[in-house]
Amino acid sequence: MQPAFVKLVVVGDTNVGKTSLVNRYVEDTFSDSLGNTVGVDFFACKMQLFGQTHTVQLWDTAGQERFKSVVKCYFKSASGVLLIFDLTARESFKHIETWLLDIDENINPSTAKVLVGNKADLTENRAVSYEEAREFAESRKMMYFETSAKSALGVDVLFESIVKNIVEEMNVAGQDQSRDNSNTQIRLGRASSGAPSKSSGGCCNF
Ligand SMILES: Nc1nc2c(ncn2[C@@H]2O[C@H](COP(=O)(O)OP(=O)(O)OP(=O)(O)O)[C@@H](O)[C@H]2O)c(=O)[nH]1
Ligand SMILES: [Mg+2]
Repeated sequence: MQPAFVKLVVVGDTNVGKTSLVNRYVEDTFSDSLGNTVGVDFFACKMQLFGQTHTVQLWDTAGQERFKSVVKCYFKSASGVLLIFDLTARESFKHIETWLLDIDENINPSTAKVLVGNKADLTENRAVSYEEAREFAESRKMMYFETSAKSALGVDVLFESIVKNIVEEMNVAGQDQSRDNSNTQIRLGRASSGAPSKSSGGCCNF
C-alpha cells in the first residue's frame, strides 16, 4: 500500500449542508448561519488508513443554479463524488437524478459515487425514508449514508468509507498495472503539505 492522493467533490442543491459536512469533518465545527458557497472552496487534510498517511482534497461546490457551469469543471479529475441531499427537503432528493446526469457526463465511469442524506438530526421533519434513499442508491450502484453535520452523526464514517474504498481500488489498479509492466514504478498519488487547510479554488484550476 502506497500513500494515495484522493480528490473528493461534494455536490448537491443549495442549503443541503455540503459546507457544514466538510467543516464538521475537517475542523469539527458547525454553524447555524453559514453563507452560501460562491463557486468552489477547497480543503485538504490527511487520513491514516492501512498504515499509511493519505492526502485527501475536498472540493466543496456551490449548489446555487448560477454556479452550475463552474461546478461541472471540477468533476473531471475527481476520485470520488459525494451527492448530498437534505432529508427534510424532498426536492433536493429528487434533484439527485439531475446531478447524476451532470456528473456522469463529466466523469470517468469508474469514479466512486456516494449518496448522502444530511440533517438526520431533524427526525420530525424527515421527508425521505432511509429505505427509499438506500434503494435508489443501490439502483445506481452507490453506497448510501445518513449524516448530521450538526450533531456529527455519521460524518467521520462517511468520509473514511469513501476514501478507504478509493484507496483500495487504486491499490488494485496499481497491482494490475505492475503485473502488466514490471519495469514501471507505480505511483498511486503524491503527498501534499499540511494539516487541515483551506483556500478558494478557481474554475478548472486544479
Ligand atoms: N439541523 C441541521 N442543520 C444543518 C445541517 N447541515 C447544515 N445545516 C444548516 O443548513 C444550512 C445550509 O448549510 P450549508 O452547509 O451552508 O449548505 P450548502 O449545501 O453548503 O449550501 P450552498 O453553499 O449554497 O450550496 C445552514 O443554516 C446550516 O446550519 C444538519 O446536519 N442539521
Ligand atoms: Mg456551501
